[in-house]
Amino acid sequence: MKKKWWHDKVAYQIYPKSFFDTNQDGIGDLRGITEKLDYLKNLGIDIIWISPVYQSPFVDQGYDISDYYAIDPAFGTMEDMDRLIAEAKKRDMYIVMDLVVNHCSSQHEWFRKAVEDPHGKYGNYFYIKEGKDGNPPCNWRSYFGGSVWEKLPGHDNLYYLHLFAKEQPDLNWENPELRQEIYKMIRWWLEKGIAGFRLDAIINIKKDLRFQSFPEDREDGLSSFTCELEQAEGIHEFLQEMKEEAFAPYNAFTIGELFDYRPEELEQYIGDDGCFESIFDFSTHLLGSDPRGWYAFTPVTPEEYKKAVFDSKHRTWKTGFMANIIENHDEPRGVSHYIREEDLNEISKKMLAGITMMQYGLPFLYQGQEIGMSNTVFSSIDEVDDISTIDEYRNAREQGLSEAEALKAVAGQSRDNARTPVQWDASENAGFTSAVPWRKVNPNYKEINVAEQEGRPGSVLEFYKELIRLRKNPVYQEAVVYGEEIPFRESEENLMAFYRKGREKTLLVLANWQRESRTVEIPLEFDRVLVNNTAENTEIENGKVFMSSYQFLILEKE
Ligand code: TEU
Ligand code: CA
Repeated sequence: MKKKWWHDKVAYQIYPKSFFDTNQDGIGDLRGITEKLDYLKNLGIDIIWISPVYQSPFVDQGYDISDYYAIDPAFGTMEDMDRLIAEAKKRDMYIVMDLVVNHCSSQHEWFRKAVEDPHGKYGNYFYIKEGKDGNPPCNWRSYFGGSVWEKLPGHDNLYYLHLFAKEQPDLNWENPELRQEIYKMIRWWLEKGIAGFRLDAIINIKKDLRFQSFPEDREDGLSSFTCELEQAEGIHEFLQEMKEEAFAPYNAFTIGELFDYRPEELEQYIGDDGCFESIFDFSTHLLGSDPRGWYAFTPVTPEEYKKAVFDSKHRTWKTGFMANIIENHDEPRGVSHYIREEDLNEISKKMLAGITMMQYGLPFLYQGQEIGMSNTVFSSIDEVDDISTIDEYRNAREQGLSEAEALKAVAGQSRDNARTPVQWDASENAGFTSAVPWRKVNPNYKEINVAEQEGRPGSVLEFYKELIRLRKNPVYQEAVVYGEEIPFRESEENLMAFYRKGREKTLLVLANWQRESRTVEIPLEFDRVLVNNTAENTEIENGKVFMSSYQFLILEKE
């Protein structure tokens, strides 16, 4: 495996609407990001991925783009963007933009022209098909519910494809002209000096053009199109072409968002000649999900988590670096998702921090994770903005759940948990804005906020800093970045432990993922505590270490 400049770095995702508001309109903005660059630098962040800031009607919060060359006024101006890029450069930080090219917005000029003239040039930028006997071309269900086909306005028997919302028409990647438009846009942004892109829903760009129906799998008479994803062949031709024409000339950093990749194709994605630099590791995010919908989710156990991580690291070892996350803007807060509510405190949050930061791969934090932000509370479905949660709520109601049951069932999965404003301090609206914030602040902001944690020994924030410093410390770096991840006492329940075996140093990482304390037997030579998430003075005697509730330790040889 070739070494890359970004392997020893730490990355951070910003969801700009909820990050920091500087003009007091209740919406986070680009200037807000620039103002907080020093905060991020001080935390130890090198690479910043910003969720979409392009012009958008915000049906799916910016993942529906109506102009790829414009900044939405809600976030500021192109000058603000240029300034952010320049200020980041000054601090040796890298800006990564979101590339949303599986679909655009139905307000995009291309789509408007396609509606006007479906048989003309722009009609071929989308998938426009004739219906069958008054029905859509096939029975696939969109990610956000309902058919993937919508009638093309003003045309009786013509439908267009949208795998996500109907306001997000899919772009026809089979059309070379469309592909060239996209590459041109990518080069335009790279020319501005950004470091690269995170590629949204990229697995979806290749379709099985037969558009076959599958057996229905829910009462809506539709079928999940995951079967289609399994059948679609030839994505790598598109991705390699995009790499050659757009990314490679700029040596761009690229990170793919793909859930359904085939393990045997890993090399083609992130190997030395792969089409991307990295992809996100979603192995633990897929746990507990149920084809019936969010309401049927089962909580993830430490044993499942451990197995998923070890399998994934074993699979990727020597091929490439995946990006390790516990949460993002599409997921609930990691601490709420992976730790039982009654056990949630600073110690257990720091344990999860330790586990994720010590994994083989690129650590990728999501805004607010560094202070242990947790899921919010919804008193009714009317408080929910996220299109996906609203659809899952409807699905749960259709399955017979009461309003209260349905809300409870989907609240824990809701994408809005991650989209509440960042909690900067204990002042009104958590210091995010002095106006009415576009999303309600999590009511726990008075206890959980940056100002309270900054400089306080034992805080979640200071623990993240400590772990990041360890990754950057020349003495430990090789082991933390490139050391092989070898499971330790894997069969011991609720113990997540592994070595990071570097060329010279080997570290032993231990996490007691349970409320009960325990004694762990360890090899005699690991007798020095390097990192400890508690204030306890942990002693190691005769190859035995006593671990308290949710304790996390990194040990080394004296
Ligand atoms: O997500 C892609 C994706 O697969 C999601 O549908 C995910 O399964 C879903 O969010 C779970 O509720 C990307 C973006 O990250 C997401 O925010 C967008 O909504 C989506 O693409 C469409 O652009
Ligand atoms: Ca603003």
